[in-house]
Amino acid sequence: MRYLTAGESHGEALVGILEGFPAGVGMTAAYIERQLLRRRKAWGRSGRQRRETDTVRILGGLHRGATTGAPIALLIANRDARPLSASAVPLPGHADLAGALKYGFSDVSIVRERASARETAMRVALACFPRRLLGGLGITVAGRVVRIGDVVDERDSSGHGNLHEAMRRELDSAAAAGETLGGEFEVVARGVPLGLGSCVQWDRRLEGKIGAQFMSLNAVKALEIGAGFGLSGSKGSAAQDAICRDHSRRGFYRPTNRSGGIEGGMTNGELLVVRAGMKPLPGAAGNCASLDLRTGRTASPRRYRSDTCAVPAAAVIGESLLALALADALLEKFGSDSFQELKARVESWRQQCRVPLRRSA
Ligand code: EPS
Repeated sequence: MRYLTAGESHGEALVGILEGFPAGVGMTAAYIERQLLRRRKAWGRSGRQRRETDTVRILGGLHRGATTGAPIALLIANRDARPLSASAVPLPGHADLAGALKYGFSDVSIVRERASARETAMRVALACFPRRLLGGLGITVAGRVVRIGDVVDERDSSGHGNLHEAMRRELDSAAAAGETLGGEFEVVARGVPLGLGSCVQWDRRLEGKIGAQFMSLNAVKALEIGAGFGLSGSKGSAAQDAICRDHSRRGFYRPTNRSGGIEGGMTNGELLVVRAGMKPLPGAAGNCASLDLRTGRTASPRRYRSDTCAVPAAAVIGESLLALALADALLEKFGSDSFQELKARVESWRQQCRVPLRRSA
């Protein structure tokens, strides 16, 4: 399974294609729009989010409300479509400088328009198909905000709607001061079968595939799986998760989950726990020194971005990214053309994983 997106932030529309997705998964535009709304309405976003409606058109890959196995094509029109005024002053922290030099523009707005996190609306839309597929197999993904600036919330809650009151206050006071804030978000997948990914080749390891999704999200600078950086200071004797067996329903299980559900490049049947760190967005606090690309003289970049913080939105986007990575890994292992076939294979695999191996290889 693979996907592509296209379109600029203030261009006519975002478009997306999801390819290699099985037939027989039900979908409606209303379901996609509900997920888009969760991303758009997240705390800390700019006034742009009130101008957009994020209405989706499903242009291909669906017949009578279910996927057909053909590429899925989506379109989200931008309500705020308009030509942007040119600027030759790159904003530090953005794609502006490298993008302008790399692609040969003195107008950095051309670079910004595609580098914009507006693109994540399409990723969330496309990921609705994997979400539904995972849901049909009893797998859920839930994101939550763990930190906004200095405020940390370690409660085991899920869903960005439960944003801690202290976090809301932190966001509101940053907005009032014209500042931006970064933070951390966590996404947990439940019900993931053991054995997705592989240990046999570097590019088949699941951490790498999850990493590619999360590290390609705008402003993400750090990623942890399970206890992550916390493990780097532990003794080996305190860093592993014992292997146990429950003779009834559950089969093999781990009483702790420091590995975050992945060992040796593969899922181990425990909760999959991914945490990402996002830097403060550079645009609103645009008082960092820069240069005019045409004159080479010192210049101040124009205030450009208006989001105070995108971490609550990123918790929703993170769910989508994990859904994309997991659906891809499932389809790789079970190789299905139709959901019915996939489901039967996953169920039989789950049964198989509950009992000890009868014969050794
Ligand atoms: C973005 C800048 C802002 C954000 C935008 C991402 O847009 P504008 O330049 O119109 O103020 O609101 O995010 C979205 C539009 C969205 O839907 O997420 C950027 O530069 O990344």
